[in-house]
Amino acid sequence: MGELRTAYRTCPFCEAACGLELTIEDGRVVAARGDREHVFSHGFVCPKGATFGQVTDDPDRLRRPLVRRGGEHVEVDWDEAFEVVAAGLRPVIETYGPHATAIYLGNPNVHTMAGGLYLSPLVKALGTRNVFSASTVDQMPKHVSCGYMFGSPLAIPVPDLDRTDLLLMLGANPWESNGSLATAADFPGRLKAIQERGGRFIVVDPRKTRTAAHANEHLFIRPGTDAFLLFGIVHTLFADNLTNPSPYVEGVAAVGELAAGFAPEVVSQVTGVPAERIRSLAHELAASPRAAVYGRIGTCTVEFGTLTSWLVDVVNALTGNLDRPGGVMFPLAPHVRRGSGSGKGFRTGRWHSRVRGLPEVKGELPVATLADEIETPGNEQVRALITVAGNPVLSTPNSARLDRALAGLSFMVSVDPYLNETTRHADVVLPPPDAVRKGHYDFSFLGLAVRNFAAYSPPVLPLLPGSMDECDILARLEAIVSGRQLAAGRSTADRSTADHAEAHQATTHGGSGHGTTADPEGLLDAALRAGPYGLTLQQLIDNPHGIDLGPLEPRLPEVLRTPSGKVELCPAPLAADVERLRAALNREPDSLVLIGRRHLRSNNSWMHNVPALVKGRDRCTLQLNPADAARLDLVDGDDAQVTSRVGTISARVEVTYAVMPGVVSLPHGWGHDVPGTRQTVAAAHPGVNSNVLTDESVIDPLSGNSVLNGIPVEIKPLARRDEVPNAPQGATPSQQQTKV
Ligand SMILES: Nc1nc2c(c(=O)[nH]1)N[C@H]1C(S)=C(S)[C@@H](COP(=O)(O)OP(=O)(O)OC[C@H]3O[C@@H](n4cnc5c(=O)[nH]c(N)nc54)[C@H](O)[C@@H]3O)O[C@H]1N2
Ligand SMILES: Nc1nc2c(c(=O)[nH]1)N[C@H]1C(S)=C(S)[C@@H](COP(=O)(O)OP(=O)(O)OC[C@H]3O[C@@H](n4cnc5c(=O)[nH]c(N)nc54)[C@H](O)[C@@H]3O)O[C@H]1N2
Ligand code: SF4
Ligand SMILES: [Mo]
Repeated sequence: MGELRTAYRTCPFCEAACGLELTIEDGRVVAARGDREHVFSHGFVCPKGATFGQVTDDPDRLRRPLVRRGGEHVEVDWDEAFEVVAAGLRPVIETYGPHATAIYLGNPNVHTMAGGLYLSPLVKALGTRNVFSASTVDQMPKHVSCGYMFGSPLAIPVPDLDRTDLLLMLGANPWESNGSLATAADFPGRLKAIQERGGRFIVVDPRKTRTAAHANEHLFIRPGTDAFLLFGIVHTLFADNLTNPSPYVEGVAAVGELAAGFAPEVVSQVTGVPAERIRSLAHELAASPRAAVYGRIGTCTVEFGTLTSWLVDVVNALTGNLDRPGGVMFPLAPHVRRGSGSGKGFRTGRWHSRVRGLPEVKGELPVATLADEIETPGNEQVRALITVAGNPVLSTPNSARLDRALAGLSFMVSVDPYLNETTRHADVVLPPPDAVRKGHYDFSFLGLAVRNFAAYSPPVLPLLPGSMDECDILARLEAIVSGRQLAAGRSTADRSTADHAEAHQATTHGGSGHGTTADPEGLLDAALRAGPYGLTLQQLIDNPHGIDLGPLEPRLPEVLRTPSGKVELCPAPLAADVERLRAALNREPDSLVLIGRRHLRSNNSWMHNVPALVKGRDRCTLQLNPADAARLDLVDGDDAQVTSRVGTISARVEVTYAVMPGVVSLPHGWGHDVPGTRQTVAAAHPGVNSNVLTDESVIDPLSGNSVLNGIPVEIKPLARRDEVPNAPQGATPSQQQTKV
């Protein structure tokens, strides 16, 4: 038995940024629990955080680089791997230019320091217009609406959960997701606290989720129609003289004019929400001194994503709740400098995609067009792809097409710890170390936290021999695409941990000649010192449970980057898009539409290889309302075939009143039964890939975001349980397989 030691670090799996208390024995994490002394999470932990040790110790995790030889991925050393990368990438760049390359950046990049600091230099060095990320299957509409309203796509107000008395939540299910674009460890606890202090929260969702079940009220809404509902509220605020915007807001009257056609009686038809309730909601939001509207995935990944995201904040601004305690407020992260209150503003379309002519947004193109760029011949056809921490084969629309497209690339390199549905196409896979061997600072989420705080976690364990720090991996890739001589990238394998931070500060990342001359901790320290609280990295190291920086404070007008120095309530591009919304008012609704869902023990596509997180009942079911089930002659446990414009899958039916009639739900991130991967646990619990059904041709035009909710589908019965040959009574073979 080795000696036990305790270490503290931030959980890197989701946006809640909980503090973990780890027990270390013999160089392994043997237990993970909530850090009770953590200033932000106060001991909260979810089942994913509790499996931290299993995630880091996963035997399927890659620990050495892989190179594909004769259809097989074989282990090689780092120098050889980078030689193969150079031999694959350089000729493409030299022959066809930078636009023949593309890069896809996945979600975990916002949870690593390497992602926060070393991707921009890599993307810049690559010099391609073909930059893609998970943002365009997620929150891009919010960046765009905030970009136009506040002048910066990063100025995103969050609901002041700890002080609000009335929270209207649309398309978010924090009981499962733990929250997003609102970093709030123990989000459920904070919601319950609203009720305990006499307040309310109301959930708008086509599905009665766990969050909806705990809410004071749940309103079903037809998928994709929240913009109508919110416009109905805005209409009422004007019609009944309830507007109360702050002096920093301009464009109020213009919004009133736009809302004219969206009276509650009109939008009620489309949304399914009673007109009277829409009207009374407007009155309640206006009357409450501390009310907030908050929208997430269900308001972004829809055809009017940017309009919906905008209208959320229009209601907040009109009711006087923007930048007010208990309303929505702008967090102030420790590494971000205060602004001057005005700026150049925000625009999109600085370049366009080659095939579909889609505008650039925030330096990237919609991932919905990645397959077009790979498949469509031409001089600047994408021939080489870099992926970092992404699994687009499961996470992006019409993924079967993307899967085929990736197979046709002349070169692909992935920075990823797993050989999975995406990286199996890579010629080279470069695995980063697991989280316990990395320093951690939340560059993204400290700027989205519902209370200001700071936390840094040094690496808990040293790098394993023969592994390479993720910052170094990205720095070496950057050197290769820049065409610089391959420096013998600092091998980080021999670094000791205790003084890792200091060692880091003393070294130059990736060796001399690399674009980035500072190490991550050095860069962080400099940013903290220049930040609004004048902190140092050492102070963060000395406070392993975090440093509380107090409740959110009003930041208008300092946070603004608009040329006017005002909140632009009615930006022209958004006003113009209202025409598209108006046109949809009279559209015949689809009879059956698909939406997604999340489960507490999943994390997009990549944590299904942890036994504790996949045990139990099959969760990848097609939820169907009893009325639809009867109409389609389906009963619980049947297999059904689901077909959309782009694809067909079959899934196990779960009949439930949780989804409203006309709506079916399937989670995303499943479909692990493809050859050539190395995730044994996931492969034994494969589920089906819902993104085989989502349509890459339909996007929210202002943000380029994919439409992943509200997909028209047709469903027909495949096999009844008792018709499956040799099926044991009461269970189908696949149900048995996943039972414990
Ligand atoms: N239908 C539907 N589709 C969706 C969604 C939906 O609601 N419905 N949600 C969308 C959303 S919100 C998102 S964010 C995307 C996610 O889309 P992606 O980011 O493409 O997918 P993930 O499943 O998060 O895959 C993360 C990858 O990163 C790897 N990884 C994990 N940790 C690290 C690390 O420390 N370093 C590196 N380099 N790699 C690491 C994993 O092995 C995995 O390959 O999916 C989107 N897709
Ligand atoms: N356990 C777990 N936690 C996660 C993740 C995970 O995969 N698993 N992923 C993380 C990531 S990357 C993100 S971005 C966040 C997302 O965080 P959330 O946005 O809270 O995620 P979801 O649970 O997908 O909740 C979206 C809700 O929108 C509803 N919905 C769908 N369409 C519509 C619509 O048109 N209108 C309305 N009003 N509602 C609609 C769905 O029924 C669903 O309940 O979660 C993060 N946390
Ligand atoms: S809620 Fe998120 S941050 Fe907290 S323990 Fe769970 S996965 Fe980790
Ligand atoms: Mo996400």
